[in-house]
Amino acid sequence: MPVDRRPLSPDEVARLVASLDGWELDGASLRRQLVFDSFVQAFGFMAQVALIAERLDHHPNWSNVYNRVDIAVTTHDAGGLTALDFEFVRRVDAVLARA
Ligand code: H2B
Repeated sequence: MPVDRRPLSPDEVARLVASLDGWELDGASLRRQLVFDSFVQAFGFMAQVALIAERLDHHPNWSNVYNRVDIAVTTHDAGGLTALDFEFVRRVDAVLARA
């Protein structure tokens, strides 16, 4: 089922962000900074998220330094946060819950 790419209102964003754990609102992005035990674990996480990104056709802005991954997501096409960003975050959190 395609996820909605319409921009959410500030109220909707605030309500949805409040329901998340570990993610912060950074301008028009949802952002999370992660520290893993090793580079291999960080890269394994990124490999799993890459598959999610391809499946959703929704791609993070991210960086990796050794065991750290800084991940942010926004809907470039909509110029802000959409339901798709929150679906992406939900799936990333599911990867972390399995780790
Ligand atoms: N990823 C993100 N984060 N935002 C987008 O607006 C976006 C994307 N658009 N991945 C997609 C690709 C779009 O450019 C393609 C053509 O579907």
